[in-house]
Amino acid sequence: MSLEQQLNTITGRIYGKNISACTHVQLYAGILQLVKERMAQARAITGDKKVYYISMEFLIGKLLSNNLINLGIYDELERILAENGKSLAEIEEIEPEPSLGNGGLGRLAACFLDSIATLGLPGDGIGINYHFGLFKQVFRDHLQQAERNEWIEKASWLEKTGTKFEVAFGDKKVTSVLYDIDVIGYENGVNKLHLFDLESVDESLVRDGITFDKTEVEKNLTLFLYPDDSDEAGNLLRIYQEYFMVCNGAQLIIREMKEKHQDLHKMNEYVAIQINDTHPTLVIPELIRILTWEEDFTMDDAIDVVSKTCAYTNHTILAEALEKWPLSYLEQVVPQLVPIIKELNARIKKKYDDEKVQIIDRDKRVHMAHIDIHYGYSVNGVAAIHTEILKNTELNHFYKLYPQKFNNKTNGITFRRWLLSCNRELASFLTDTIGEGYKKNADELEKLLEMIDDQTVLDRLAEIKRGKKAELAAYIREKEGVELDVNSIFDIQIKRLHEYKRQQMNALYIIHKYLEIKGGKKPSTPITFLFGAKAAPAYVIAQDIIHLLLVLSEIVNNDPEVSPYMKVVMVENYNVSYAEKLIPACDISEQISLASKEASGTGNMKFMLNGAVTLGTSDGANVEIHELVGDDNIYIFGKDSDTVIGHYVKADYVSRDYYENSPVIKEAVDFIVGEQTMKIGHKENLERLYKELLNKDWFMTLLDLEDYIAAKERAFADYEDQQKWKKMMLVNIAKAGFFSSDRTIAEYNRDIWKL
Ligand code: 26V
Repeated sequence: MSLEQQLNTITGRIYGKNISACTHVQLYAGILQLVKERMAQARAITGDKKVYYISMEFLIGKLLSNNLINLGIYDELERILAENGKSLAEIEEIEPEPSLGNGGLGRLAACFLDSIATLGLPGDGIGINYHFGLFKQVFRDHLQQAERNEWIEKASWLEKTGTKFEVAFGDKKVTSVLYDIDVIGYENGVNKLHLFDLESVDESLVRDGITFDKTEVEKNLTLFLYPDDSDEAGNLLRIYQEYFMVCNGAQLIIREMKEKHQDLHKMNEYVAIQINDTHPTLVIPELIRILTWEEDFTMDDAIDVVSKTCAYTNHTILAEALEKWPLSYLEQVVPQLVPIIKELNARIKKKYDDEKVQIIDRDKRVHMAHIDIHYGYSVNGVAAIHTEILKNTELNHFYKLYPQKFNNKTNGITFRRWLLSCNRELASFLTDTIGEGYKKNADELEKLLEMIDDQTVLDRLAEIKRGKKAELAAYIREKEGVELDVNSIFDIQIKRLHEYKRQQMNALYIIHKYLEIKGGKKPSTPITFLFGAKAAPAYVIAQDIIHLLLVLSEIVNNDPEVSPYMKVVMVENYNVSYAEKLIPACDISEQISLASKEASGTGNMKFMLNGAVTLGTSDGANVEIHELVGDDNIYIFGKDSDTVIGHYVKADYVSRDYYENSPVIKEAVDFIVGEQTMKIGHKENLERLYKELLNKDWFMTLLDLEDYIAAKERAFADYEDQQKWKKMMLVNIAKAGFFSSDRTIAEYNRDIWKL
């Protein structure tokens, strides 16, 4: 059946209409059905050994466009719809975005699933089907408010499977139900994302916004994704969620092995389990529990085979983000695992004296990462510098014990979503210029370098960028009610809000620029500063930074003396779909974390691939971007990670010194609590942020501020030389191939999974 016939048959069946008579909403439902049918017919990827990627987050984004591309039917469908007077782009807007992740960690998991299937490797995701996922962000009175995000509709990508498992906690038993989402590789077969839900879940538990009774676990376990923070009741619920996920995951893995008649004693020959950050760590004691209680394994045999099956990825060195659960919490939620954790701890204690490598510390807290490192066979960081810091500093005690376990896997992004789908114009220009090969072999992007002196190529790149800026401007006009100047420089910082990412440093620059313009120093090219960020609701200073940004945007955009030269926009409810519109339109990519703190970053790679130039510190994958593009095609500033780590060791950073010694810094910081901001904003928020910067500034904003201002001025000045800028764009695109997640996954497979 032709594609058109198939769609007409489906819309005829559901609505009794053909394509041309359907609304866009009806066509969305019809195409969803069509894609599901096509994916059901596609080859299931199989093999002798399979990887399970277990993660509390899968930030998959909308799926329609990607699935059409990977099925190879996007262009044809777009044409058929156009012939019937319909727009595929508008239909894509109808799809709700699943919000099953916070940020980079969850988005990485989604990119990985795409690449695993694209490489034809057998590999499934295991996670949780949160009904409201991460909160929806709205701005009221220059403050972030959190609302529930209802993303699950009757017709969706979720397929109910009929699989149910029992999950026993210390004080209750629940039943899970399994939903699957098909993951189709680019011109390849299908794997699955398995999302477990609670049979007894009760959405009516949620009162206004996102508040709900945290104690009624039987009803609330799968309602919300944790926004990187929590109170005590929240912590317990988080452990319930973690165990729910791994208990289901372990049952699924063992059931699949048994269906294939695989010997559990040789689990590591058939299965690799990748533990995404410490959140799924309990899978280790849970598997040991099942094997010893239900499968007649000795403790030695169970520990041995599980340790050869599980591998751990570390995604952060922030101490506050490394999970350490009080043993008493585990005794309450998962008492059945406590004897096993104690046994794992006892074996370590017997072998190693060093307090730093114990699983249970003297305060009776269980260090989840320590379980992973001792009882897994691989430990990897997510960018070269991050892995070096783990080896030399944060995890040095473990590195000395197990040097062979440590390895680096620099993150990557799927080019299907972050180029072919979000920037079709650039993708088709690349195809015309260097051929189709780059879609399967991203290194072929380097062919573009041969065209660095080809004026038509350079002009076309600039023209595409301008087109994407115009599209974004139209979208922002509609969504945010702000008029952007397409001729201005688009300077963009989009990522979760955290002090270490230093959105506050960008805000101080904006103040600096505003005051310069007020003083008569006008930039030759206007600048548009764009932000997108959600902040964990309990993270007070992060809320204050959002407040400052919203107050600044009001001051700047409404000042007739200034607004022709600069605009500030913080977009509401930044998510994957918004990123897909912002990234192709960016000129300058802000990657300004305090060196040593951003494990990798992946937005930096997406921007580069779409022809933006990075303004960043020597942190995370910025370091590797720098090495690839060279000094002339990136703006690097700020103190390096050794210097920063030195300041922490010596505890000698005093932000007030920087404030007092620099009139430029002082003027910008004082503005936060000046007359203009106080008139619009809230005294409490602004004063708290001001004091934080002066008295603490744990992430050393003022340390790098002057250097940041200088680097940013250099970038803006270079933009005036458009010929030079176009060449920088070209080099960045050409060198982005390394950051394809296909490369990353090929390395995971080569070094860790060995499928
Ligand atoms: C968790 C928490 C929890 C407690 C409060 C502070 C805090 C801050 C951050 C986190 C998240 C840690 C894990 C994470 O999302 N890491 C990100 O992983 C990305 C994919 O590897 C990587 O690109 C980002 O640099 C890294 O921050």
